[in-house]
Amino acid sequence: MTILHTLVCLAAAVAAIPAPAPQADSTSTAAAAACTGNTASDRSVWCDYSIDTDYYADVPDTGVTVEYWLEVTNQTLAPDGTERIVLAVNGTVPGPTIEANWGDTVKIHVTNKLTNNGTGIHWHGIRQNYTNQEDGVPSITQCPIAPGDSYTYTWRATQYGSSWYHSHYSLQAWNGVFGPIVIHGPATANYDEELEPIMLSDWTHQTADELYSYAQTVGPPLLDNGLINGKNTGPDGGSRYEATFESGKTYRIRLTNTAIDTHYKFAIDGHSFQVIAMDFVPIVPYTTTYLDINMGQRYDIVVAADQDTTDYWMRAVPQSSCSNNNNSADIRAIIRYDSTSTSEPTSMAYDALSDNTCIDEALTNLVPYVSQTVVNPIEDSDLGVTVFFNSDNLFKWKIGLDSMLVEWAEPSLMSIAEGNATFEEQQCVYTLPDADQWVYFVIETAIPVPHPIHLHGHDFFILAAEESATFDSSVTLNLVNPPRRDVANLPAAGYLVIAFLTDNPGAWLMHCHIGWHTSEGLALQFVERESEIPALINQTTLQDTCTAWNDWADSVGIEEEDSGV
Ligand SMILES: *[C@@H]1O[C@H](CO)[C@@H](O)[C@H](O)[C@H]1NC(C)=O
Ligand SMILES: *[C@@H]1O[C@H](CO)[C@@H](O)[C@H](O)[C@H]1NC(C)=O
Ligand SMILES: *[C@@H]1O[C@H](CO)[C@@H](O)[C@H](O)[C@H]1NC(C)=O
Ligand SMILES: *[C@@H]1O[C@H](CO)[C@@H](O)[C@H](O)[C@H]1NC(C)=O
Ligand SMILES: *[C@@H]1O[C@H](CO)[C@@H](O)[C@H](O)[C@H]1NC(C)=O
Ligand SMILES: *[C@@H]1O[C@H](CO)[C@@H](O)[C@H](O)[C@H]1NC(C)=O
Ligand SMILES: *[C@@H]1O[C@H](CO)[C@@H](O)[C@H](O)[C@H]1NC(C)=O
Ligand SMILES: [Cu+2]
Repeated sequence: MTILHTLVCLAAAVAAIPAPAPQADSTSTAAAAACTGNTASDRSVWCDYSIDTDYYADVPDTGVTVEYWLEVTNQTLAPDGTERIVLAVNGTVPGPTIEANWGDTVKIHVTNKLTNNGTGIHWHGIRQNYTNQEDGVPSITQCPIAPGDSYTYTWRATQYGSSWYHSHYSLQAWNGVFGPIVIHGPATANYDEELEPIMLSDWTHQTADELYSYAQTVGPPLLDNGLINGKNTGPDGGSRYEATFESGKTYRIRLTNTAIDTHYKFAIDGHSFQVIAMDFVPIVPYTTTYLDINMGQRYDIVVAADQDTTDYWMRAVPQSSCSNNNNSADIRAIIRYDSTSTSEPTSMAYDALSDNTCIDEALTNLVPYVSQTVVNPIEDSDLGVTVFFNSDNLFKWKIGLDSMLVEWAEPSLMSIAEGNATFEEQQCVYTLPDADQWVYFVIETAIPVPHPIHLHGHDFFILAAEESATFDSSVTLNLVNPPRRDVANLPAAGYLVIAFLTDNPGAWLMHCHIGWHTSEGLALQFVERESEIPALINQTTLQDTCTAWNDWADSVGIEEEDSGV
């Protein structure tokens, strides 16, 4: 089905369903765009739909297309007080929020305003149901967007909740090319208002490109700082992000870990909160005082402003067993009950924030609200994760077949569209020819380094996970409503068993979300239902983007120095 056809179908369906108001020019994050019935006292309803709707099968036909224009830019900024070259979206870190309602079609025009890099924007966690070409991964779904060129991404918001977009070109995301995605929909707990999405980043005073040779030869570099919504203090000044609570109200906060190599524990001193969603999956709420958030993961929380009306630290604490930061104790923002206060908070951190463990939230707490069962899954390949030095003495990571090496100018979709795809081992292709089959993969590592594993195009179901353990046939697979999401931790020296349903034709990347590791090859691609893919591809777009890219790349003689994703 083509995109054009989808739009026509949506337009035809408008009359049947009460549509939320169009919000094409909206950049506000106020939760004003509610659907009929969705109020502070009942967030479970959403027009004719609700939190009970099985969103894998049923999505509102809003008939609305929200449209955004984004530019990838290059400028000098000082997010933590220290000036450096920053690559950004529309000049800010984070970039503008992409906001839509559940069921809307989202159309985003991206222009590459850089002079010396290609780009490609990935809409992290977005299902891309039958729209693999909109996934924004150079070497897999498109050629990079050349400097001066533009690319229009169109996809449908079949899920709702919180996420982010980021560049998938080289290490560009970690020079600042990212921003929030908010898809309004129902929720599993009530709240009065929501704050701006909170992006937890790590940060360096050199560019990620400058640090890459150290990462490849010595290992993960010491990072200088961290940012909360693009701000923090540092050796040269800077300022902190601040938000205000009104006493007695409840607030929804959308959290994303956008770091290159930092596992965070997050908390607001003195407060506890309910966790209501993981990635794009609403969960049965549970209460905690802090949470573990791994790179690429999102959590939605609801916090009650029920403490003494003073000032509190919001903290993101790097966990030293897998993260290395020179400002670990001071990655902080401020929550004030009185917006006119300028005092430094004197609140104390929860002790657990310095446990220094790199783990996921307890899987027993992560119970999807809409229950799904994995039926008769077939075991596919074992995916071993290892690291080695290549012939140039550079670190390379691999998962399964090989350390990934794919070419910007030869995206998988190009050879698949031409109908004669033969893949090299280094493209790390796992084919999944059968439709609507549950498959599972055992991801294992003997190395005591945890990895946040991210899959494109699907939520995966976590059938088992264990630190410092070897998978064998005695391990019980949890098939009945296991946690499902798009990023999960492969525990140190342990295993992670994931399943998904082959219901989405395309070439889907699966990779570690530690930026260095992605660049060092810890990635593979699932080519799912290959025979159905050519009919879904717009070859004109594919070719035009590649022609512009090849012209530019040839003219400047650019070299690919990493995995290509
Ligand atoms: C995904 O796309 C397929 C093919 O167009 C369609 O049959 C299915 O209903 C879609 N699923 C969702 C959740 O929109
Ligand atoms: C991004 O910047 C461009 C160019 O200034 C502008 O046209 C566009 O509206 C901006 N997008 C957003 C979402 O602010
Ligand atoms: C950004 O600008 C700086 C300074 O002009 C330049 O050296 C660098 O190559 C530019 N980066 C990109 C990606 O365009
Ligand atoms: C991107 O631009 C930066 C300069 O901003 C440069 O260091 C880097 O090599 C470029 N990378 C690629 C892959 O084009
Ligand atoms: C760590 O931060 C301190 C304080 O800003 C600074 O003096 C020191 O040089 C930094 N260390 C490294 C290795 O960057
Ligand atoms: C596929 O075949 C076409 C036509 O023969 C050829 O131009 C193209 O290079 C081939 N592509 C691949 C990936 O082999
Ligand atoms: C393919 O995309 C181009 C824009 O790049 C558009 O003009 C054209 O209509 C699309 N073709 C089809 C068949 O959808
Ligand atoms: Cu990794």
